[in-house]
Amino acid sequence: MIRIALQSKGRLNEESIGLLHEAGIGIESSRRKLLARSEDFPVEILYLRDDDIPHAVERGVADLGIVGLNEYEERRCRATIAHRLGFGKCRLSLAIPKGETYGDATYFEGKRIATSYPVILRKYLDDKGIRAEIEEIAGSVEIAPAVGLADAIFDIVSSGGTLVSNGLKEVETAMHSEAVLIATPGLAAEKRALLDQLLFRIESVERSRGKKYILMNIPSDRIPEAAAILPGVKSPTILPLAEEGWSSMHAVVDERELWGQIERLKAIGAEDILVLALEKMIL
Ligand code: PRT
Ligand code: ZN
Repeated sequence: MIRIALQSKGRLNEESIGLLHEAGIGIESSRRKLLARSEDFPVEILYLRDDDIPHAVERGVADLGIVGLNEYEERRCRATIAHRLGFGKCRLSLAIPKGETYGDATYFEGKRIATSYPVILRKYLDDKGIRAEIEEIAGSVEIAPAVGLADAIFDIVSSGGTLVSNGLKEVETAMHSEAVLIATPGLAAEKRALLDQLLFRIESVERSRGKKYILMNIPSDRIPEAAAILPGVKSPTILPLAEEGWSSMHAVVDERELWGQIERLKAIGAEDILVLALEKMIL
């Protein structure tokens, strides 16, 4: 049995549960419970606030956790990063009132900066040799300059809309963040094996993203040209059709290249082209 800490509500909750679901790990849906079980995999889900996940995993209260890299860094977490998950993407940036003239980061010398991420900000400023005052506040950081609490802010930015609507402009980015799967250091062998199984499933899910399965009928004498258009995972699969001189060809393709490839295949005589969703790619 392995225990995974997930955010109980908030931005990472749905995608964390969705990823486990795609990896074949369904979870009972009642969110009111602190602890939930899966029917399909020896896993227990512990729902926590994201702030508490790094320490819970570091101390082994949970064996694994899904949390933003920003929280992991801010808590100086000693759990290990097992995998970067690619969702919950955002950045931690410095922003100032939009009317201010900005040259470079020396602008912040002697300034007061409001943030909920004092550790990451302090490291950023120290690396640049800038002395500034850090005003730690728990929330609504973006209103700090307008109410005279600070000259600038250091906060999470995703679309940038929140900054704009508060009359601020982003001037420096200190780090890029995404959700990460973290693990207690030195997991016991049985738990390590379950983590490896989980990672294998997650990687299969990730590999199939943006991919489609395409099949078509093609005149057999055009197969070399068609194979050059559709390289496939190893090479395309070719099956003879009952009708003399025709074959069926199957391959996995990248969704972004799909339409261009279809046009080139039609130009060499491909017919009855089917494009199917691809669920998992196990290599
Ligand atoms: O209740 P709990 O403590 O668990 O949750 P929380 O409120 O502390 O965190 P939550 O759910 O807001 O965010 C969880 C994680 O999502 C963060 O730690 C980040 O890793 C990630 N993430 C991704 C974001 C954003 N994108 C994001 N845009 N976290 C916060 N925001 C905020 C941002 O600060 C801004 O105020 O959303 C607002 C809108 O952003 P714009 O730039 O799109 O306008
Ligand atoms: Zn939080």
